Amino acid sequence: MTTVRPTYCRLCEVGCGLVAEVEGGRIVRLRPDKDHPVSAGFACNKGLLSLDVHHDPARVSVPQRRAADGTFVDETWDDALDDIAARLAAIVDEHGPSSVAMYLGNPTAFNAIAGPAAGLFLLQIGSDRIFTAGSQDCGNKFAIGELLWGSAQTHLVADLDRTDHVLLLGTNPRISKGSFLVMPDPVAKLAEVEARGGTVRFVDPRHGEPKVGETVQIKPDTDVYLLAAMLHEIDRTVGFDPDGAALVTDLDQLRAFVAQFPAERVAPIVGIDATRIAAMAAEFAGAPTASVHVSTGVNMGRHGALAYWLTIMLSMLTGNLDRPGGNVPATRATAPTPMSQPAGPEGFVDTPWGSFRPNAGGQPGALLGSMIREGDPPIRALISVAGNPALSIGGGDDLADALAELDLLVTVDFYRNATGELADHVLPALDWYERQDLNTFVQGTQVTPYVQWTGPVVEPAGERRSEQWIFAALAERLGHPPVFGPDGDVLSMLYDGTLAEHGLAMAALRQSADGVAVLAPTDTGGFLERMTPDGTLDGSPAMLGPARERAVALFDELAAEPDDQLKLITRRTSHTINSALQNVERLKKGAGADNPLWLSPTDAERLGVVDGSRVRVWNRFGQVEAAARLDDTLRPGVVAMTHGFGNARTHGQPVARAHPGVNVNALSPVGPGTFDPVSTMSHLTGIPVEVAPI
Ligand SMILES: Nc1nc2c(c(=O)[nH]1)N[C@H]1C(S)=C(S)[C@@H](COP(=O)(O)OP(=O)(O)OC[C@H]3O[C@@H](n4cnc5c(=O)[nH]c(N)nc54)[C@H](O)[C@@H]3O)O[C@H]1N2
Ligand SMILES: Nc1nc2c(c(=O)[nH]1)N[C@H]1C(S)=C(S)[C@@H](COP(=O)(O)OP(=O)(O)OC[C@H]3O[C@@H](n4cnc5c(=O)[nH]c(N)nc54)[C@H](O)[C@@H]3O)O[C@H]1N2
Ligand code: SF4
Ligand SMILES: [Mo]
Repeated sequence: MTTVRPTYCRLCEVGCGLVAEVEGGRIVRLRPDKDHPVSAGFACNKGLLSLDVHHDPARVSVPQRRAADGTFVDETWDDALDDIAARLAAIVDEHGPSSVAMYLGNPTAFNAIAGPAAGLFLLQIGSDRIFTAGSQDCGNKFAIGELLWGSAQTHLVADLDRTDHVLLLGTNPRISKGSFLVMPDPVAKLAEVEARGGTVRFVDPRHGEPKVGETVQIKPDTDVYLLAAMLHEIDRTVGFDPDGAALVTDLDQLRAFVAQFPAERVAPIVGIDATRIAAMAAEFAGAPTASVHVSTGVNMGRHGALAYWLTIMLSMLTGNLDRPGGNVPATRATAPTPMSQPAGPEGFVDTPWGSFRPNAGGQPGALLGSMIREGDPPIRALISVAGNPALSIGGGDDLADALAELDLLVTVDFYRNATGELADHVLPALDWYERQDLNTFVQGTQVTPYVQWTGPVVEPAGERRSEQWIFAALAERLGHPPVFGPDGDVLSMLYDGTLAEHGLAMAALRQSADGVAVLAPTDTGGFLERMTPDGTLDGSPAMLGPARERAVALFDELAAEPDDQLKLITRRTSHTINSALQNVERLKKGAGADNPLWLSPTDAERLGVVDGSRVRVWNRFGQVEAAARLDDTLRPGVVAMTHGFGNARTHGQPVARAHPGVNVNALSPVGPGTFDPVSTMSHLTGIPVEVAPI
């Protein structure tokens, strides 16, 4: 007999509704949920292939420890937890609590209990050395959310259902389905804007993939100058919206800052004609309503925080903030995380690697290796939950060596991934269909807001355990009081309070047929009064001082670069979600088998590289070798690779190991001075590289 269970995909922020068909306790099929009130039958190839991960025989189902000869052997939970607890206690005794660090990977955003359970455990130990994928992906947004609205999770989203013009910088929604602007089938949603007579403008060094809108091809890592120039152009020509301008204190300082970057001056740096920049400014200011969205292509540059903040100023000073068709608050069913650190100069910490401001994303990933090797105290133990820092953070083999040198490395994962391969213990986690969940991370960023709970669809395989159980068991062994306990109702404890404001409760969601509750939209107007002490925004926040200085300094550095300097960017593909699907055989066919270096035909000709030939790519941080692929959607001067590969030594993932690709993060800047001090964001796009045929 087949039972049918509603659930949802947890591979990306969309969270598409899925239906699992279960026979004899085994999922036999996943299909898009046509009855889902929001995703309405939308799902992508990867979501449906998550079933292959669920059934993958290479998954870890019992704890594993590294044996003396470097191979991994199965162990009991008691042996694993006893050894980890004893070693943690010894490390804390010798080096203090801060010598224990935690890394929370991207999938903790789609696992409502793992992050709180792991984070609380670290607090119980007394360490603040938390790292997350945030410093590799959206730490800039966390920082600005805290600066402006008091929470890393508060953002105003482009009102796509009503806007006349949307400016999208650094996002490829056709492939990635977006981030911090959540909707199923974003291409269809953007096509609706055009169908209504609106305009959709992408800013991206690549063009073509969206199949909707028009792309202005920018030089990577320069968006901050484009945005400054647009603001200056608006100020100089049509003028700022008087109502918006009246609510910006220190407006003259903002004016003076952007005036340093007039269109003519920035044109050669951003690679866009001054007349085109002026036209983009006029288009945004002149549209009846206009909205703006920035994503990882901008976040991962060196000015992600300042650029994101400038888009909020652009919205404010054109009268588009918090009004229909502009950037608007989206209803959320769970409370946003509280401020992690003061938003003034006092929020910065002085370290041997310079001053920076940690945020909800924690410590800068770009300093992980430095903190292991030369921290005071040094990091001696790292617990990585749902992450793969060996591949997702810069450093390449050097970071892998530093991880391997730790006194204790533990991974909690579905697989023994590239990081697990370096670990002392690998602990098996429950997957999406073996656990309950709530779509907490995307609250406040959905175009159509809703909250969804899913129960476990099947019993866990083997001895897989929830992160809640694992950290409760470790805490108990270390003598810490139970907070969540091994099976306390964390979701009710954390979220019932805010759910009640919407007339909802965990118990009711759990009893409903599909676990979904669509939320009433938030009215526009009044956001500034609600969210700021006096209803105004500061045109020159002290927290962004170091970012403004950096923008000025790096402009001169860019101006001094040789004309033919190649810049590396990331290219996500429909075969990957970071490193998480590398062991799925069906995604390794054809183009998904490895990660080539894509380059424009112009650059290929100049370098003497032909399609399919091998090339060496290097810079002062490292080097990789890859196959060259010609790509005429790239702006000349820009080369691209996909991250998440580099599995030549990942014995725990045999499919990945057969199609290893290379770790592009060998080329990513790491160490002091390489990351954004106001937001901890690593520099992962627009990286100078050299390329030569082999
Ligand atoms: N050069 C470059 N580097 C990048 C990027 C880039 O564009 N370019 N992108 C960055 C971005 S946006 C991100 S988000 C990071 C991602 O980097 P990370 O978050 O460090 O790693 P992932 O590759 O997402 O690996 C996630 C791991 O979690 C496991 N997993 C999945 N779900 C769960 C779960 O519920 N519980 C547990 N315990 N394990 C689980 C998977 O099996 C997988 O091994 O990479 C960043 N790195
Ligand atoms: N298939 C697939 N889907 C994914 C993921 C995946 O790995 N694969 N990862 C998921 C994760 S963790 C995240 S965070 C989201 C990310 O989702 P998005 O933020 O939409 O990321 P991308 O699709 O990589 O789009 C980034 C775009 O920025 C462009 N770009 C690069 N550098 C610059 C620059 O300096 N300026 C500008 N303006 N553009 C630039 C790139 O060419 C690219 O088109 O995707 C999620 N969805
Ligand atoms: S779009 Fe994202 S959430 Fe939807 S099925 Fe694909 S990977 Fe899953
Ligand atoms: Mo991400």
